[in-house]
Amino acid sequence: MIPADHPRYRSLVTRERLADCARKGVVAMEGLTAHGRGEAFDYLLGERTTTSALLAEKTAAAMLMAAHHPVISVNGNTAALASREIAALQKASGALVEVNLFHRTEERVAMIEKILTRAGADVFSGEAERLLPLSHDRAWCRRQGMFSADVILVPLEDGDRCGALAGMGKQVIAIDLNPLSRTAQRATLTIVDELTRALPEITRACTGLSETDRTRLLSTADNHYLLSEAIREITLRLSHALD
Ligand code: PTJ
Repeated sequence: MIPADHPRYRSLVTRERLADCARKGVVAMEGLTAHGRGEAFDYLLGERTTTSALLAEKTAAAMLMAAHHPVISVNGNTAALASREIAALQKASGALVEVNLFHRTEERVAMIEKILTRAGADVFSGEAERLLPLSHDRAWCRRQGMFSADVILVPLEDGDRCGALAGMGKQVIAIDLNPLSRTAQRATLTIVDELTRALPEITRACTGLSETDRTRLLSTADNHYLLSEAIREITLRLSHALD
């Protein structure tokens, strides 16, 4: 049992949840190492939503609200950590929720869809086809879902699909704590923040922003600026680490 007064309580509970979901097969074993990498970057960022991340979250909301066919892509880690937050964002944005996996099995897809449905999401399921130009199994998606989307939110992504989706002319919003990752570099917009902090901020902004705010955010969106701000925050924190 993890004592509630442990200084790393939240982090330990999250790890326990992920390990439990990995044992059940919801989270891929590789998802545990992906989480560890995320934790390391979150540590460097001070485990908080930075000013530039909040700007990215508001911009993401503006992009989702302006989209004709927005889709939220969900993998194992996202379902384990944030299925309720995904359901809330779907309600606020009207986006379609679709499962897309790197370590894909029909069994995992079904388990993740069930978790999302239980959390209140309306999951777009049914016949998947190999539609994306990728040699691995993230190529599998639904023709009326991800394949037809104009804006896609991809939490915890691998860079290949992000690049493929952008190459298909789609706007890709990534949530990734690593500002140096291929995903972060290839996305239209990268939110360098922890998933469970980022999703509620996007949801809040979907309902809270005025039309004027959204237009301004869309016209000033600049991923290079957002990434360089994230790197600046990390550098600043490191340079004052022993003060
Ligand atoms: O469920 P599957 O089969 O689709 O597999 C999912 C994983 C996560 C295993 C797969 O997408 C993968 O291998 O991802 P990568 O390439 O390791 O990328 C994951 C990225 O997410 C890394 O750059 C991490 O820094 C980042 N990350 C990890 N946990 C979080 C995170 N970013 C935000 N919030 C987190 N909680």
